Amino acid sequence: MRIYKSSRILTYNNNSGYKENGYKMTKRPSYIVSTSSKSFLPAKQTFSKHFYIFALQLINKNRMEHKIVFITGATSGIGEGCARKFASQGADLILNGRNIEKLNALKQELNAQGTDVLLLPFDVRNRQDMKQAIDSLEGKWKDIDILINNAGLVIGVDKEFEGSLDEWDVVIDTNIKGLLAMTRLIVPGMVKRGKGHIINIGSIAGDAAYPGGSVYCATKAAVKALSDGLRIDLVNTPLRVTNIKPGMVETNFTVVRYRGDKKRADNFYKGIRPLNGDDIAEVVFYATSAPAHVQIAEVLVMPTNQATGTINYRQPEK
Ligand code: NDP
Ligand code: 8X3
Repeated sequence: MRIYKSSRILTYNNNSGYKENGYKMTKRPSYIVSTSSKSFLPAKQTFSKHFYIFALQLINKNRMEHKIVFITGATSGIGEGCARKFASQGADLILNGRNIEKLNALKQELNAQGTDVLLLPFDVRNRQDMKQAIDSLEGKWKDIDILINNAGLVIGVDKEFEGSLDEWDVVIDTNIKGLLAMTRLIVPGMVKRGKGHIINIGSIAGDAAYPGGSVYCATKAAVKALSDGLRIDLVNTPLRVTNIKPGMVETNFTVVRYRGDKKRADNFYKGIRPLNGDDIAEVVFYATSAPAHVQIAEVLVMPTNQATGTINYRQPEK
């Protein structure tokens, strides 16, 4: 991390400490009062606001430096946004998804920026492959600090008495059973190590059913119950559980919902500015970087012109 202060460039690294303009400093720079309290305090009143913001970013980065973050469904949308955000903050990443080409491309991109990335491609519906992949973890990769249960989807907008049971199997097996199996395999290690944070990507859809969404809504209601239940089961530990419930986020999600009909998916966002994967990644990062005694249990996050799962305002077409 680099901080620019007037013509001086301050860098900090866990091993070599502080350097100013490339030269090692024997003691902490005077304009930083405290790092041990996990907050920088300005030494002089003239301390610039920009420096203060940079300093806070440095603290957050240090908090995340070399933490192991496991993200399911990292090949697109919210998961991909989380991968980039946590990489930018110094974390090491285990990335999952089914699309190996996309995983490789993301790994290459993040490696080039200095992030250590391990790919674990498997289908979260396949419990055997999941177990084999997780059992294969070695060294530092075994000690997962943050699990982001993100992989999920919906197929179709059919009525509950008309849709395809086979498609609903895919949705239920991914959104509920995949998340549960990941939790079952990874959380015991976190409990043993006495640290960890589980982020479950739920949805506003879990708060109330809407037309043509009953099965998807049910899966996200299940994510809420599973998050609440896990938080209860971990109450006597330092582990934290957060259910993030986004509203409209423009990703490949809607293309999959409309069975590949890109035009229909684009129409879904006409007249409203939706969120994107990076917006949700910021919220995920915020929850994980809160101080250890702060547990953000649930976050409902939606575009400014959305009020509920079904009520939103769209600018009329000119
Ligand atoms: P995307 O379609 O862009 O991404 C979904 C990700 O899930 C992809 O990386 C996909 O990877 C992965 N995935 C799907 N099925 C599986 C599987 N069986 N095994 C492993 N990975 C799988 O959608 P989003 O980023 O929007 O969705 C991420 C999460 O956010 C989902 O849980 C969704 O329900 C939730 N959400 C989305 C909202 C939205 O409006 N977009 C709003 C609220 C919640 P691959 O195809 O490579 O396997
Ligand atoms: C996705 C949000 O409202 O489009 O989980 O179903 S919604």
